[in-house]
Amino acid sequence: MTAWAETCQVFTGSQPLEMKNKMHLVLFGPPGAGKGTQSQFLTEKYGLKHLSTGDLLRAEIKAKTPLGLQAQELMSAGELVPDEVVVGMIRNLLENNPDAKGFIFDGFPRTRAQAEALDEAMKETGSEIKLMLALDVPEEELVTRLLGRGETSGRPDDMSEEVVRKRIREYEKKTAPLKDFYHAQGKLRKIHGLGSIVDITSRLTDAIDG
Ligand code: B4P
Repeated sequence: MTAWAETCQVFTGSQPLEMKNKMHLVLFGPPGAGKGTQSQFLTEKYGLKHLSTGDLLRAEIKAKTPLGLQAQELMSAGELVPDEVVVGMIRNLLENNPDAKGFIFDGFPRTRAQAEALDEAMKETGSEIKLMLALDVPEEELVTRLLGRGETSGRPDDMSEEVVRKRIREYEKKTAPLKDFYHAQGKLRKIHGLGSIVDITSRLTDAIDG
């Protein structure tokens, strides 16, 4: 049993009681689809803990840790950070938040290996992902949004159209296939991602409550 499972060790039969009825959501979509934006509203409405691997990596970069220095180069080039790095970060956070009502995973998983690691971590505590909410936004809108954010955010990966399009290609190649992974489990919900932020929040909450 892992340390995380041990921290949740209040058993009824073989099921850890604490984790059984939690709500875990994956907020999914290409770069610029609105994952970070919508996570803010959903965490508040449902009292969930927000886990953004992008935010975690940017915090490492800011703190100039060895992990941050490695991640910085890859992120600035529009590439994904190695699976073992992000899986390790997520596992630490799950272990350190055994009392959370549930998690919103924002920007994670991004590869098949990450999705399998997440399922494994969930299983260890008798829990599971409830839904994958996949925001669908056309490429030209993504580019406009990200370059727009780049004007004020100071994020190097939002400042060059070439890097933005590289991130979208990485998403199509390595991340988009995860929709099939969750569809096979009956958990995929596609959400139209164009429109006002408020409208998109209500499409998401309809899907969650339904
Ligand atoms: P992330 O931090 O996850 O960044 P993102 O995909 O660009 O952001 P997000 O999708 O949350 O932004 P949002 O649409 O809300 O990743 C950055 C990098 O970190 C990756 O490229 C990768 O290198 C690395 N990384 C992160 N996780 C990883 C993992 N699991 N594995 C490997 N590498 C990983 O916002 C975009 C803009 O759109 C904002 O300006 C917002 O205001 C605007 N917007 C949002 N909704 C809108 C709407 N409805 N209409 C108009 N504009 C809207």
